[in-house]
Amino acid sequence: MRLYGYFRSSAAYRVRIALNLKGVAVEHVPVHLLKDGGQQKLPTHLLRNPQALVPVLELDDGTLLTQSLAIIEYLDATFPCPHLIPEDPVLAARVRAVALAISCEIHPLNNLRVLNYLKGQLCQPKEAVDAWISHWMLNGGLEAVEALLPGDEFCFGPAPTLADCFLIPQLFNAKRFNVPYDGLARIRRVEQSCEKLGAFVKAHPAHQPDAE
Ligand SMILES: N[C@@H](CCC(=O)N[C@@H](CS)C(=O)NCC(=O)O)C(=O)O
Repeated sequence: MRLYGYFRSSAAYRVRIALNLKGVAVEHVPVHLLKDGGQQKLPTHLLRNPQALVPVLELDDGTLLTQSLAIIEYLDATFPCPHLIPEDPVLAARVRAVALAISCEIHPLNNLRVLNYLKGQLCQPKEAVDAWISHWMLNGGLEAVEALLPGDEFCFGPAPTLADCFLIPQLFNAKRFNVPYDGLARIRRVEQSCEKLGAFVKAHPAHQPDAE
């Protein structure tokens, strides 16, 4: 399998964590989001993903999967050990709710193309863009995620789930944009637990072959 991604892409980072937790090796193919006007917009990549986004997982038979949540659901069904989505339906719904809170409500508002539109077409100054990022990431985002967590070692229980695969990359984004989340004690505890696991360390943007 091949994973088309970018070292700093938090959506690709989610998939890397899931692959590492499951011990599944893939070929990593970088798609540089800034070079050549954004390689995600080149015709070769649009054939992989008409949304002009990474990640894309290419299966060995050439099948292309997009959307990190759908990709990780596929991986969980195909490589079930360890399960990232609990079998209990209520717990599974809670785990998915955290993943969706991050992927649907928080991350899209700090994505590259949205920030570029604010700066470019809408002519917003840096201070306004920074205020936008901080508001949607923290007050409109991570604070609510904190309230959704029960206060366990990982997001839900003693082992990582899909929710941890989504939370840790979003915290990487928070740090990148200087959004302070030190006051969110449950999130900090989960972060500290994940930092101790090789699967998370290996997936970090700084440890990718295309890291700059
Ligand atoms: N919901 C998508 C989001 C994918 C996404 O937004 N990827 C970003 C990188 S984290 C991207 O490719 N951005 C390119 C751009 O904004 O032009 C997923 O979970 O896969």
